[in-house]
Amino acid sequence: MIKNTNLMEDRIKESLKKAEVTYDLEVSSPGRVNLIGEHTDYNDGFVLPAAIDKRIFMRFRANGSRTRCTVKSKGFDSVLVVDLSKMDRGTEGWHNYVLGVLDEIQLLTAGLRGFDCEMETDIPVGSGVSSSAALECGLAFGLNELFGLGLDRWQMIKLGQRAEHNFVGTQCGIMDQFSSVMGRKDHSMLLDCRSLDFEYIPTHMAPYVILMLNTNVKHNLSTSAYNDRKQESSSGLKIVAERHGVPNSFREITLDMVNGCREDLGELRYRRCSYVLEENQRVLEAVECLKNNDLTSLGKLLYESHRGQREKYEISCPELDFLVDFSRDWEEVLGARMVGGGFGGCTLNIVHRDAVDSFVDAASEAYKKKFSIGLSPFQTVPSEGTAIINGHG
Ligand code: GAF
Repeated sequence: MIKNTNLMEDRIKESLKKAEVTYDLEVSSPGRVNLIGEHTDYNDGFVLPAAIDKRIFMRFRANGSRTRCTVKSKGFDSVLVVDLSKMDRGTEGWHNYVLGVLDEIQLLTAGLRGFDCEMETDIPVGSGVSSSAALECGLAFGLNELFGLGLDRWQMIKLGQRAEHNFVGTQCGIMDQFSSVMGRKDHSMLLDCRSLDFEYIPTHMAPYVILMLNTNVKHNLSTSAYNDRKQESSSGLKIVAERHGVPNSFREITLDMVNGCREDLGELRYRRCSYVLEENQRVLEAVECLKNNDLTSLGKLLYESHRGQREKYEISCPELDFLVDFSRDWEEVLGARMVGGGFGGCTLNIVHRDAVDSFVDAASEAYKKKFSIGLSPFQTVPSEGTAIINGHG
C-alpha cells in the first residue's frame, strides 16, 4: 500500500517535471533587506526594512481535486506533493515553508482545495534576505486569490510567521513577512513590532546605492542559535522588569534599569538586553537620518549596529566581520553591517555608485584570499510588496 502511494507520487512528480502546464494566476513576492533593527522584532522593538527587487514568482491553478496539491520548484528541480488531509512535517528544506502555510490556512478557513503551483526565484536562498518569507507570502497570496479565501494582508503576514514557528521551528518575529507583503517602491518601513503601527519612509540613496555582499556561508545551528537569542533576551528582560516592577516588555525598560541589574543579569543577558535597547534607539535615529537626507550619519549607525551584533548579541561570524571591516577603509562606503538572522548571509553596504565596481572587485579578491570562497554581490532598491501580476485580481 505504502509502495503504491510512493509510486503514484513519483509518477505525479515525473509527469509534472516534464509537463507544460497552463496556470490561471501569477504572484510576485519579494525578499527584504533590513536597513537597521536586527533581532528587535521579537523583542517588541523597531525595525526599518524594505522589500527588494529580488522576487519569487509563483503560478497557480486549481486542479479539481479536493485535497491533492503539487508545488514544483524550478530552482531545486523538485516537486512536492501534498495531501491536504494529512499535513505532516516534511524533510527537504523548502517543503516545511509550504506545508506550514497550507496548514495555517486550513486552520483559518475551510476553502482550500487541490491546486498546482510552479515557482521560480532569483532571491538568494539562505542569505539573510528572506527568501522564505517571500515564499510563504506568495503562496498565501496566490491561494487566497485563487480560492477567494477572504484573508486580509495582516492575516497572511501572521500565518506566514506561524508557519515558521510551527513547521520550520524558527521562533521568528514579524519583520520578514511584513516586509514582503507591505513593501513599497522607494520606501523603507518603520515598523513598531509591539503595536504593529508602521510608517513608510521615503528612501532615496542617490548618488549612493545599496550593495549586498553575499558571503555564501550559512553556519550550522543558525536556527537553534536564533531561538537561543530569543530565550536569552526574554529571560533578561524578565529579570529587569520584575526588579523594577514594570510590565514585561523591552519598551517598558531603560538602559539605566538594565545597567542597575547588571549583576543579577550576568554578562550574557546584560549584553543581550542592552543591545536590544541600543538597537531600537539606532532605528529611530536612522529614520531621522533618512528624513534629513543625512546618509553619512546613517552609515555610522550601520557600523554601530554591526558592532552590537558582533559583540553584544553575538550573531555575526568571521566572514561577515571581515567584509564589514574591509569596507571601513573605503571612503566611498558610508556604512556596512550584517543583515537578517545572522551567522552568515549578506552584508549591506551603502556605497557611492561610482565606486561600486572597484569596491566589489577588491572585496571579492580579499574575501577569496582569506576564506577561499567566492563572494556574490548584488545591488538592490526598495520595491513593491507581494502582488498578483497576472490573472484574477
Ligand atoms: C530573521 C527573522 F525571521 C526575523 O523575524 C528577524 O528576527 C531577523 O531574523 C533578525 O532581525 O530574518
